[in-house]
Amino acid sequence: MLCMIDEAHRQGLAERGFVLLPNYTSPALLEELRSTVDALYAREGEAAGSEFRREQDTDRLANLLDKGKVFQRVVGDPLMLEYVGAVITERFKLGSLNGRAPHPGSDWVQPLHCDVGLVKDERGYSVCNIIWMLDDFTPENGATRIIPGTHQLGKLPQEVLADPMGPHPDEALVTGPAGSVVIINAHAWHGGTANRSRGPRRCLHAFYTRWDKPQQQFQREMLSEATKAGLTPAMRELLAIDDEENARITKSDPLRSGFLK
Ligand SMILES: O=C(O)CCC(=O)C(=O)O
Repeated sequence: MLCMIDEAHRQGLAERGFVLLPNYTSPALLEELRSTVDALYAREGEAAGSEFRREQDTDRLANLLDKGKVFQRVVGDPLMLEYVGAVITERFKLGSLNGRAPHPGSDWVQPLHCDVGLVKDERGYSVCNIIWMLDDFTPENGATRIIPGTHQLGKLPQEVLADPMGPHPDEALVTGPAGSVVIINAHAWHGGTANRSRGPRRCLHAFYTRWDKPQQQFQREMLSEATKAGLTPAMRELLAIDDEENARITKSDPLRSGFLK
C-alpha cells in the first residue's frame, strides 16, 4: 500500500504522541460539518450527548454516524486511517464519533486523561483519537492540551498527578486554524482546556480502538437500520457492524463507558 504519511510526522507521533495537520479539511467539508453539527445541537437541545455522557459546561454530541452521511467522510478518510494504523499497528475499528464544544466564558478544565482509561499493553497501543477542529483552536478558547511522550509511560495521569485538572509543566497546547486535525495516540495524557473566549470551540472526536478492545459506542446497536443499509462494505467493517467477536467484547466490557471519551 502507498504510504502517505510524512516521515517526520510518523516520528512525531511515535515520540511525542501527537501530530497536527493544519488546514486539512476542505472549506466545503468544513462548512458542511459545521452546519450539520449546529443543526444537531439545536435539535437535540438538553438531550445532546446523552447517549454517551454529559460533561460540565460543555456541549456534547454522540453517535454521530447515525446522524448524517457526511460523518462517514470523517471516520473513513484514507489518510487519517493510515495515521491510525501508525499508532495501532494491528487491525482496528471505530470506537465512536462524538462532538464536543466547551461553553464560552467558562473556567471548566477537563482533567488530563488517557482515553477509556487504557494504558499501552504487551501488544502495544490500542487507542487513537483524531480531533477535527471546526473552529480555530486558540490559547483562549479551550485548545486541547497534551503532555508529550506520556503515551509511553504505561501510567494513567490520575495515578501520578495530584491534580489532573491543574497546569502541567510539560503541557503542549494544540492550537490551529479551523479545518485542522490532530492525531493523538490516546494513551498520551490529554484534555480540553477552558474556553475563556466569547466564541465557540467546536470539534469532532473520531475515536478508534484496537480490534480486541470494546467499542465505546456499540455501532451495531446504536445505528438505525436505515443508516446501516446505506453503509459500504468497507464502512461496515470499520464500524464492526457484522463482527460477532466485537459484539461479544463490547457488550461484556464496562470500559466502553470509561473515562471521558
Ligand atoms: O475536546 C478536546 O479538546 C479534548 C476532549 C477529550 O479529550 C475528551 O473529551 O475525551
